[in-house]
Amino acid sequence: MKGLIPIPSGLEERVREAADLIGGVKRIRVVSHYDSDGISSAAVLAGMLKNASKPFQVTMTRSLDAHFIERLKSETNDLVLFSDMGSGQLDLIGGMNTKAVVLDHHRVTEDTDSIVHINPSMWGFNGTTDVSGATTSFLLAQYLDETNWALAPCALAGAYGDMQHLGGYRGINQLVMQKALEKGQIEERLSLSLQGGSALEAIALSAEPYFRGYSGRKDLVADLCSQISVDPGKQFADYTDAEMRRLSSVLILMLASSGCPYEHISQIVSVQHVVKSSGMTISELSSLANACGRSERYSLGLAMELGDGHATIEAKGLRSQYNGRVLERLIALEEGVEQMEHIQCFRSDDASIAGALCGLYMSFIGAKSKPTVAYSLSGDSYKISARGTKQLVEKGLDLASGLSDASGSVGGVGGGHVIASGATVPRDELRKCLGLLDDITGKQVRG
Ligand SMILES: [Mn+2]
Repeated sequence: MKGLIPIPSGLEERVREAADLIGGVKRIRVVSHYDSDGISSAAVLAGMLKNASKPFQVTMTRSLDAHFIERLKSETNDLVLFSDMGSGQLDLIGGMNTKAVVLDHHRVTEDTDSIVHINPSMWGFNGTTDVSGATTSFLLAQYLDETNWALAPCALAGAYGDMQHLGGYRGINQLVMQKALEKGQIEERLSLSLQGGSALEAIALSAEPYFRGYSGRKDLVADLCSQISVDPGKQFADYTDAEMRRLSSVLILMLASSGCPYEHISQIVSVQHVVKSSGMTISELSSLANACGRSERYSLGLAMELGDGHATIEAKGLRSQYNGRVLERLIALEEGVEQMEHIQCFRSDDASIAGALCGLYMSFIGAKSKPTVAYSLSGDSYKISARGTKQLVEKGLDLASGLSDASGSVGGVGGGHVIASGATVPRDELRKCLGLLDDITGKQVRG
């Protein structure tokens, strides 16, 4: 067939099997992961099933465990489509004795014949960089019906949500982008990579990047714009090249002077992919899906990705509420945080944003030489979040083992990744745990 994304024949064989299954059933259940890629995957599948006039129901979940599978078993589904998850649970899914398709890009430990298992990483594509849950789902959608190409922006928003755009799209993601550009569905534009349609919105509401001294302060941003003769309220698309140059120079200087790493600064002006039908960028679609996922408003995220105007406005509201909470705390953190010898820490009353605050503080506000730790009181215990930098990890930092040992010594539990970890400790043991973490971190980074 002409016009299909070229993929290895073994992979295409499985996509065809999945397409045949869909053709032969009535009631279809879609189960997807709850993050930006998962919501985008579900949007691709929902759009595809809508076009095929198949009744369906979508559920997002954090994990696919035996309990969840039991629930699915008790329903009467003709077919279950799992997206952005499932490759690690093939046994459980096979045990449902229902027709099922898994569309995933996570690590594969085994394969199966009992269901249709589609994971491009089994055909040499890198699941971390070349293909996401949403682009895997899109392989099926474009195979089923060419009009499903309208869903390509959702597929790419999923890849973006899994950070696969960094350094340029690759693999299957790149094949989807290339063709969407050729078809004129997506246009490339060199622009500021900030959310919001005007300089005022973009700078004053920006938490990532955070512009020290300006983010969260509309009046100061308006003053700054007038100093460089840029109308703060004008939409980005309407700025002249000269205005854009003045604006981006000032923003780059601001980030550089707060010691922001080059990788963040270099992202400020970059190629944006604009979806022609909506005028939204892929980055914006992904960030709104993320806002919906964070608030557990999954169907809102679906509707937004499928182009519902009201849903888009509501999703923007969710994002600005969240940004508002984060910005308020970041402005307070500009005053400084408690400095210990090898770590820096602060109290955060809102545990749900503590980890994000640590990361943003270290990237855009405070010292980068020590990991940042936030603690939130929750009942009888403190929740602790810690974040490091790549440079610190290169020097030996391992927050997973550090926080696991420090919290374990005081009767708590902790763990995670070398660069980002968390723990819970009894309320009275917080200071002792922080002291231990300070010592361990010192040894790791020196050693
Ligand atoms: Mn994913």
